[in-house]
Amino acid sequence: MDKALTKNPTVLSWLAEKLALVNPDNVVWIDGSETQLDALRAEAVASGELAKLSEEKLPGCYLHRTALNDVARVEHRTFICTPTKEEAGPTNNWMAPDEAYALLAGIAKDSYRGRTAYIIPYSMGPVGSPFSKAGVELTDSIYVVLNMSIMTRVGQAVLDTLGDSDDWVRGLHCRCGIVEEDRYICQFPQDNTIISVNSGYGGNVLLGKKCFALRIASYQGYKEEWLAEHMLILGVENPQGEVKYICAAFPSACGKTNLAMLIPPEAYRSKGHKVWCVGDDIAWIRKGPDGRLYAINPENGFFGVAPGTNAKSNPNALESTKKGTIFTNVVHTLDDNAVWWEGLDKNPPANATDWKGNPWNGQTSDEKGAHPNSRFTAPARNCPCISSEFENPQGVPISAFVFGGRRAKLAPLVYQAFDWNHGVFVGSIMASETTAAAAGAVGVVRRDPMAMLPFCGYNMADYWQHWIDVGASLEPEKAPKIFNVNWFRKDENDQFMWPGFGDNLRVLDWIIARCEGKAGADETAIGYLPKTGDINREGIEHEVSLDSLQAMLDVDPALWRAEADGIAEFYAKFEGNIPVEMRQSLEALRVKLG
Ligand code: GTP
Ligand code: SPV
Ligand code: MN
Repeated sequence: MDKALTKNPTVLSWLAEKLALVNPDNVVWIDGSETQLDALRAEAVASGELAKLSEEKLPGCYLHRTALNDVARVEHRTFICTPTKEEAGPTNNWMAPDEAYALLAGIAKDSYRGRTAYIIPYSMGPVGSPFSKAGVELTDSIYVVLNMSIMTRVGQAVLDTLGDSDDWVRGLHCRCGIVEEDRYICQFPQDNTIISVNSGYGGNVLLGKKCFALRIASYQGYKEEWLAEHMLILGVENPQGEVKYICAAFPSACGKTNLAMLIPPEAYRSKGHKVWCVGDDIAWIRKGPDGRLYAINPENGFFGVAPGTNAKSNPNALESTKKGTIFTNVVHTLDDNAVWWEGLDKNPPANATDWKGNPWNGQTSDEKGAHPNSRFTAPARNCPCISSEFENPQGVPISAFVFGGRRAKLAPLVYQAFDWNHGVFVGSIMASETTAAAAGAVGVVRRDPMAMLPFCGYNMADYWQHWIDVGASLEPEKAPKIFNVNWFRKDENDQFMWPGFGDNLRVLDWIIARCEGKAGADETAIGYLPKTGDINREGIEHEVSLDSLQAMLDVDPALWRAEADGIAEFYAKFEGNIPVEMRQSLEALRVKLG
């Protein structure tokens, strides 16, 4: 065993216990140095776990393929292990902690035999920020070490800052045999503990991400009066140089990375409007000394969806992947030793290997070359529009919260909640078509409150009450305004009605103007909606007619009455625990719809 990088007694005793269980041949502490990471990259290339890509085209980049049965988060095998089922609530899978620990110990026992254990000390958030929290992940995967080194701040400084504190999250990851039937992703919020077995895929095994920064952290936030949310954070700069920050929650693969890195349309760019990315997936939010809410991005990189990322849709994301990036389950192009995915360009490679490792050429194969949930792991500092506030330990002040999902029908392009409590209701009634980011059927509409359905580490009803309480603690004029957007409304020909991507700035423009009290709106049953003339269509590339915009802003009372029934049915699962403010909002909606 390496010399320990810390004297923290709780870290050392937890590690001793877990190492005795998993029984590795070697133990390596990850110190965060480039020398060590380089040696691990070389080792992973030698073993075939990674392929080194063209140093000329993609310097410092690697390709990884997961097992065929291990390509997305597994929500049906994800458990919140609280003493009572009630604490996990009706939307989470629950297992009693004793039962879960026993089951997982049985699976983990001796599973590192013949392998090396890597101890990764990491920080979610800039080291030393009052928002930040430490974790230690024990893993037997070099892929996990290298991804965590991009996605989080790793190494000695984390342990030095932690000192002897017990406030750190324990994470045990065991690859085992990647057996689907024995795959478990278990969170123990009361114990600050995560155990993940039988997977090697991102969200299941990069334990700092969804497991810690959302499931465990949402519970910590509940106890410590802050919020951990599945939200991007972006700054919108106007020609006067003023920057307004927005947090937006969309379900997985519904556009957070794209919105976070948006490039303004020419009509805006030429006037000096800019967009800055603070984060693309997770926000930790606290009240600041001035009484406003501030957010940090706890991550240090982007674990982004590859398919659909191209020089037009998201040039900033594409540029971020040009160096120091790990690609997972994309196409390997053999002529130039680089990568490709559906939607990168219209020229699939003639000579390539698909995500499964089979020979592939885009001309003859009906099968996709890249998995729909293939990903890139890219350092945040690579992003051309990374915010100057990215490392700010105090975070950025939030002007607006935006919720949104994929809804072919019903939800209008944008609307504003009447007030904070109504905004919590608007977040709670989010629904979205499922995507490839999680195993299971794609395209089925399901309720996904605040985009947190798979990520809330405690009872969702308590989570909503926590949101209500956070609002009550703010002076109304300092509380962020709350909005809902839908980029995915479709016409009768099944085509998206809104051009999306860069043009989404036109909607953010209205949102910011509303925050500043500068834009008009119509009051409707569901909230404040822009008049068609309030959305700036100047220079819009794919012409959006006034009729079409009107259709996207339409609120159909019959559809919304049916939606209200669906909401009531969803709320009924919570057996009377829904905050009274939300029940009142639902009642008011029904009355207004008539
Ligand atoms: P996670 O990393 O899973 O949390 O996903 P995400 O929310 O960051 O989603 P991302 O930005 O990667 O987008 C996922 C998919 O949605 C991609 O295929 C995009 O091309 C598509 N998409 C993003 N923004 C828009 C938009 O404004 N309009 C349309 N039609 N599609 C979009
Ligand atoms: C998501 O699914 O929301 C992601 C990717 O951001 S994962 O890390 O797999 O959760
Ligand atoms: Mn996500």
